[in-house]
Amino acid sequence: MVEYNPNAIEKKWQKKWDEEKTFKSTIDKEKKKFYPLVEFPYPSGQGLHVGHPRPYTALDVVARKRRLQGENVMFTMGWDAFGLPTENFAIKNKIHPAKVTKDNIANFKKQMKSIGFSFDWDREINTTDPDYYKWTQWIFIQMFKHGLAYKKEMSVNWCPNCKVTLANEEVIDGKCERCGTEVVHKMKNQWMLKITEYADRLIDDLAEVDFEGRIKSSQINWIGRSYGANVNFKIKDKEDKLTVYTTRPDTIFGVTYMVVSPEHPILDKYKEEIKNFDEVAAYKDQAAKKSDFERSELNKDKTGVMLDGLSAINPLNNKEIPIWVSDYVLMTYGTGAIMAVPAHDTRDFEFAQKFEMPIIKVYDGEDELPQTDINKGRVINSDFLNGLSATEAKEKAIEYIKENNLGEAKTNFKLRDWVFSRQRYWGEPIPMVYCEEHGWQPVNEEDLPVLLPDVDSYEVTSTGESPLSEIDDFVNTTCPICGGPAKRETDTMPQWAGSSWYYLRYMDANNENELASDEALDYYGPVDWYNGGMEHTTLHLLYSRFWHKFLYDIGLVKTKEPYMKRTSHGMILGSDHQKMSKSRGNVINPDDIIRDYGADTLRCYEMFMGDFGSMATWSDEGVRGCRKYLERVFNLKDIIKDGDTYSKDLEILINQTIKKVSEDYENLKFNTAIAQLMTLLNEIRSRGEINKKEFETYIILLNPVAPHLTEELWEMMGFEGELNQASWPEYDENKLSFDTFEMPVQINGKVRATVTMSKDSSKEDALKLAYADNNIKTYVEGKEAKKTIYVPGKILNIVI
Ligand code: ANZ
Repeated sequence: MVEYNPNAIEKKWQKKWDEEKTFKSTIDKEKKKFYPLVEFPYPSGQGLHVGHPRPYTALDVVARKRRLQGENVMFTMGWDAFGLPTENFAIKNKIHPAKVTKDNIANFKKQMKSIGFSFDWDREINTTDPDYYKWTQWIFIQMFKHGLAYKKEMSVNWCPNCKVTLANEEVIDGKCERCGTEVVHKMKNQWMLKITEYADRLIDDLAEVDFEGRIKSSQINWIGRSYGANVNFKIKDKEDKLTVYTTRPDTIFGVTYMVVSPEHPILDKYKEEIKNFDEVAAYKDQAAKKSDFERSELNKDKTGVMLDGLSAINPLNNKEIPIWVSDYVLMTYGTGAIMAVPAHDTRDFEFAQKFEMPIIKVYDGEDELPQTDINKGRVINSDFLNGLSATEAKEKAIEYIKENNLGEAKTNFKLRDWVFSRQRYWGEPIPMVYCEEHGWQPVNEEDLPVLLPDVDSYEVTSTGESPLSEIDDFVNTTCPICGGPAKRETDTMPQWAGSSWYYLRYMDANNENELASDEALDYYGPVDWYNGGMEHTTLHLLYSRFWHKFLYDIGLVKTKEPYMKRTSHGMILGSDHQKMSKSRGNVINPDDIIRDYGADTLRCYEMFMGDFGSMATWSDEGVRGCRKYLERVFNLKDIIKDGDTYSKDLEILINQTIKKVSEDYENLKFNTAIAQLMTLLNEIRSRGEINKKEFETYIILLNPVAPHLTEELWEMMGFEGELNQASWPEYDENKLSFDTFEMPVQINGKVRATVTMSKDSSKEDALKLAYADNNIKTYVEGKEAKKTIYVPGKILNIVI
């Protein structure tokens, strides 16, 4: 009896797959293509983590299954390799980031190969490769030419520790996503990308794709589209108006005061009139130190100052109301000013209570204040709006506001334009040049890529400028328009740039002349199925959909959306139910699992450990259980008998298993698929034998999960070729239930055959089976059935 020795088996097959390029995909228009995609990793110094193989194995299972079903599968891997950790490591250890990256990639690649993913390694990409980032720069230039990239002096999120500007998406709870330092505001001249121009489409086109519900809703919430109105309030005794944005124009009779943001220009404009301006100025200074997040938190103690000497008039009832300045109103949203309705808005309510401002209810109903449920009650205390529901009142209020020139309907978005500049070294140089005479100009496309030059120090300069700003050779250049002296942009792109279009490069990864050929883009695009982390839903997924839509608009790609389907996996927690981290000492290294149990066990365990979409806790016992299961599968070879059809007593269970495994793999229900295979194995073991046909089916079904073991068994049994060239088994619809019977089939009232089928088969299935019977065929061929009578569980009569 040969013992299961995964390490030897796995090395052997991995070598073979590599040498034979088993999983290479080329354009083949005769075949249906399938393009599954997993998020390419950032090759960190820590190497692969057990969290990586979970999503990779999942789509590898689907990829392998689809190949066996005859599809042309392109499954790929690459490296999202620009970024801060590498740069910080390089600074600390005085090694060039390119060298660090190269070493990390080599390690990641070795680890990935040891898990046996069916990637087409000829399509490997690396975002830091000049042949790659040339096209990242090219896309930026196209965006600039189409008015989507612009420079703006703006307040940015600045991490004093990483010395880098952060996009809103990179600020979590007011802190730097990477190092946790409190983020401050700083004025900087930045390149911006107009993602807001695509805000509507980024929401509306979600209707055309198959994304998990939680992914769609988090994108929708992030973009934050809201419908409301801009309403002008007159400032008393002035020509000026104070415009507010409100989503509740129906509550305008409930306004008891107004609030402007500390940065609102009205404050400086009426400096002279505001009698307590010193107090206001002190308040402004205080607010400047807080992050937007801190300022907009609910239940936070409200602060503010009432403007003495400036007031406003409610345009609907002409009542005079005070104006306050408070930091809970942000300058970056709407108009930076609000009308406060304390009876129906939580923050206004908290504020009004603290400062003893009047509260006017404009909806009936007994609810406690603030009464924020928009679907409850009818309007009161509101003149011509009285008696209406919220929806009706909103509509009517907007109509009134428009007719009387008091404002306009307005849609707002939470989404901001994307801050695209980083003052760091290890990123794609932004391919722009500044000429005194011609302003900002893109580098000529023939001159791409703008190579990242070597520097002596990768540290940000003391002024917060990129290290590139200190290399005169790099900075000084000529203007692409006039040839006169000009200066290069020294900021680099954020890490999100390279990953915004990488799925396109895979389609034609080695093309030296184009981003990818039309033929490749047409054949392989769009991505059929993209799986990735929930944490990338508001950043990477949104950014790449934005770039793709732009490339669609300029005619480069043919589909509006890059990814037809998006699913997400759950994180793997340490055995202490905590997030794995070095400091907690609960990190599992996949290399150790592979060494001790084998890659197939790692794969099988990660697919079996729980519901794929949810978090799962690592368990060594679970790993051993999977190893034991695979050993048992291996040992089946010792009880094999001849036979080329399924045995009577097994055929129902086998058909059920084929159906369940086929469906479960597609629905990411790997745990239940494997459980079904385990059930079948137990049944076989209790019978004490399995025939060749049954064994063949069994190992094909298990192949996507445990590809090395099953290939080895295939070879040991002397089946034809390699398993990866076999065909996925089909199940027999009529052999799924034990409840079968012999159904008589009559032609014109005479029984001409009997067929075995399930008692609850549909009429359609019953007819299909009957027509497949040779005897029946001779009667019905070339004739039209006038009538068919089917009594489930009894009889089928065909009248011709
Ligand atoms: C009056 C009102 C009454 C409001 C009511 C809400 C409820 P969303 O849905 O997020 O778009 N608002 C407007 N601009 C703001 C700013 N710059 N900073 C802080 N708050 C601001 O929220 C829109 C609502 O948030 C607006 O509608 C406004 O308050 C407030 F019962 O106007 B509302």
